[in-house]
Amino acid sequence: MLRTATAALFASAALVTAATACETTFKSADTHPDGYPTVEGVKAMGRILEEKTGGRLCIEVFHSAQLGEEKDTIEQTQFGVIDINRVSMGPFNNIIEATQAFSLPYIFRSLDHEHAVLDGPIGEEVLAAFSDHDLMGLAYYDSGARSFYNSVKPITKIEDLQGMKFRVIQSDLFVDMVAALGANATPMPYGEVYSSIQTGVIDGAENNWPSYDSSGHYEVAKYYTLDQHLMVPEVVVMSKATWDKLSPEDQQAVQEAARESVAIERELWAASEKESEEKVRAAGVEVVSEIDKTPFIEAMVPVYEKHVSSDALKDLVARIQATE
Ligand code: GTR
Repeated sequence: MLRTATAALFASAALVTAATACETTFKSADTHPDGYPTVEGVKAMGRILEEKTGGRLCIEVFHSAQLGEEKDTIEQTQFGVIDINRVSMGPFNNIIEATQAFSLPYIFRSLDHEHAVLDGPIGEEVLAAFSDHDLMGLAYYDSGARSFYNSVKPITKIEDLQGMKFRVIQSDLFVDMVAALGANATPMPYGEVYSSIQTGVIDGAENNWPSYDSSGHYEVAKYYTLDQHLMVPEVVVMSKATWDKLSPEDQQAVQEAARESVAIERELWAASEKESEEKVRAAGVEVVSEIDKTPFIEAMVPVYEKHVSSDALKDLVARIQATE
């Protein structure tokens, strides 16, 4: 017992030493709770960064939306109040046009297709687009596929969505996507969704298995339909203000640490998807997994027509579709 206590004491002393060795600790935001794959991904990035810089540069992850909802944390990252942010691509849609390409419904045919695009030149190009908006795009994380869930009834076909009210991320593209399916979209911050479903302000929302689980939304919206309309990647960004203060060597270390953390997040993601699916099914969620996606895909034609309007976006989308 004593030995354990002494070991613990030494361990904590070591932690303090390690912590005080950090010359700079970057503040990083995430809306998800501790343990969620994206939170653990950025923590891994921090460990890699410490290693690369002899403990000079560290990252502290403020999980569970401690620094605010995504839209606000993006602004704070642009201002340099927050150094690093792990966010969905969705909330960037209204400010960075290129991010819309990865936020289009059914743009990715599979996870392999998504990885081929993100890990190749198109992925680089979209990350580079952040630098015109006071941000540096560092890396993409996995986020699976988003599907609709609600508190009213099982959705087995597109007609069932008629007139229903769904929360979406604050992006005009997602508002139009829901409208094209015959439903009504209410853009609102993630943190307000649980109570809005509970009080009937909305009928439901849409998200991947781990978010549906960790947010507790499955407790108030037990019908989940695997229509998988979106595969929106997560992105890790750094404030340009923070980036510009770093030496070229440290910039490289940050960039490499972000890239090297991707494989860790992807592995955690795959495990978490399975775990969350099993957990919510066991909790009594009614899952509709046999659903014809064709009418959903066809309904997206006007959404593409409206949002893929500039030549640059048309070209980007064509190249994504042509990627094997
Ligand atoms: C999750 C995503 C979050 C947040 C959330 C939402 O899948 O990881 O960053 O965007 O969705 O719907 O607001």
